[in-house]
Amino acid sequence: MFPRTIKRSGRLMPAVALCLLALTPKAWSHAVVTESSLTSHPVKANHPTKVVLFFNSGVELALSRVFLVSKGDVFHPVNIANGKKAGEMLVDIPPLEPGDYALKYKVFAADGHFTENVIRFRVDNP
Ligand SMILES: [Cu+2]
Repeated sequence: MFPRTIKRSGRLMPAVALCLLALTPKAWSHAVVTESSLTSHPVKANHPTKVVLFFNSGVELALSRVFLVSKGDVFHPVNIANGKKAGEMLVDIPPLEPGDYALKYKVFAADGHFTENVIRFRVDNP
């Protein structure tokens, strides 16, 4: 069973092996959000907010995009900037009405991999 699995995913193995090598301490790996300020500081209604996303690796801003997704799957590009430390990204959220939103990001990590994901959040009534 083991050799069969290896054979079937043969084309994927080099990429997987490279990524595993990249997971050694202090090495860059593809960027995953490990934490965000949305947990500790929810977005307040009708206030511009800087949300901080904490990635597990350095992120190349020029090749990364973040969109605010609002009701009806409408995508709004938002400004991003580097935070204080490597892997910290500041995201400018415009004043929002109460409701359900998401941040959709596609980021380019220092190891040359793109990662896409969605972080949902809620804006409550003030
Ligand atoms: Cu990677």
